Amino acid sequence: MNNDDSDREGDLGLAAKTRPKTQKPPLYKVMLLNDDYTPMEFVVHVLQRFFGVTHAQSVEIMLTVHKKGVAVVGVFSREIAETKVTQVMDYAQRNQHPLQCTMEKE
Ligand code: TYC
Repeated sequence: MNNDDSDREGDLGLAAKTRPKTQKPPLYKVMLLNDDYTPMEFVVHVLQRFFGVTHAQSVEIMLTVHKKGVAVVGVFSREIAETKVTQVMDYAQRNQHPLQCTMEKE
């Protein structure tokens, strides 16, 4: 979306540039990391369970992580991203898999 003042020219004229910039909350990428031990089926299940993707999308993401080492699973507000990371890490730990999930500011 256009967030500069150019869209207000009709209202205020070219000289009036007084509107403060609107602050958008930062977004965070949630990423899954590859490891040698977590079963592929478990990762596919995790992606469907916590990220609401289809089985086909889940297989695709899992294979990207498996081949490239990391993939972005989704982009969320800080609070939602933190919840996803915690949910995945807790679930992996409870099932005794070393799966790692992290977040990073976009
Ligand atoms: N590399 C794992 C294996 O071969 C599968 C895997 C995929 C693990 C993605 C983690 O985030 C991951 N069993």
